[in-house]
Amino acid sequence: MKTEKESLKLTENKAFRLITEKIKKSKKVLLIGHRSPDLDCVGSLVSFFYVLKSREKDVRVLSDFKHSAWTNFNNPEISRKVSREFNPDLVIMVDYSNRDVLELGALKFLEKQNAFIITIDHHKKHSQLGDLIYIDDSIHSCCEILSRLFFSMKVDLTEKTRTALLTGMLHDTGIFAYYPLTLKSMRTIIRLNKTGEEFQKASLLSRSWNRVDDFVRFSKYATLMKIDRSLGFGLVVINNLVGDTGSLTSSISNQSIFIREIKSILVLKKIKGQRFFRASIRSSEESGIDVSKIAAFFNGGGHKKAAGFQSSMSSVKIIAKVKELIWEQIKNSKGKIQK
Ligand SMILES: [Mn+2]
Repeated sequence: MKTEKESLKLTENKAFRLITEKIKKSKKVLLIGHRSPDLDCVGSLVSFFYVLKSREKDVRVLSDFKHSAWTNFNNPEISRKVSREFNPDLVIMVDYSNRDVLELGALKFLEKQNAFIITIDHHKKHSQLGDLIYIDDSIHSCCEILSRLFFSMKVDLTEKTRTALLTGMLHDTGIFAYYPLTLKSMRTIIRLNKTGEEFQKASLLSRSWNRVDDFVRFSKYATLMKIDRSLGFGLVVINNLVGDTGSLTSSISNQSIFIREIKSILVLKKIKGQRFFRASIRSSEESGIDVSKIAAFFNGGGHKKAAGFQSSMSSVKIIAKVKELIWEQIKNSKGKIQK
């Protein structure tokens, strides 16, 4: 693996030009996302796969494809196993923010490779790595950045690719319930929604449950939800979970934001046999609470209204700390209004 270079200050034009050049020169490309991929990550990998295929690259995706987000996009071509003998000359990594959450085995695989590494991300600078790191955290999904990249590459996107990109855009923005729909995003949507069916399909996918089990598990654990009304703070603690597919914490926390009483929500999950909690944290539009700052305390990452972290602290300690940090933010924002 090569040393990390600071390339964060690239303009979109410059970054897209460099990325396009690297793609042009490459023959074998490996695509990598984050563990427990969501629809933005899967949409990014799937669309990149098809784009690179159309340019006649030998392209593979590093994943075990077990996560339910793959259900709607998986095809045998994409889910081909990456053998140790596959020596890519280009590795493209997307949507992960923290290198520790990269797809299992990614770092080990990269250590042995001499490939040029590109990271494309819409998460704030955390520990992304690569020879070329392009981050635009003003854009609310990786799929939107990739759409713009593919437009600039003048790729003739297929309906499948356009639907995958739209699905990621709609997923990460809660169909623009979490974030404002800017003119820039709207223009991207219009270009992707060529037949009119892509948006409908993507909107349906981003609201769908892939498996009955996912929905049953969601319903079961959502009953654990409690609320601290003084803070508008929702809380779900899941202990010793068996048979997890990874999306439980985010599906509960994403849905909770549509409960008007809840201004912020923390979902903690400990998988049976593991010693740490995985946490998902969200805040509502009007709360003004920046949950990425709370996640950062635990060395996690994310966005203003959606973030996550891991911690080996006890649930009692995590909850107390999160509440304290929320309270501080509320206090500070009230102070500002009074001034
Ligand atoms: Mn994303």
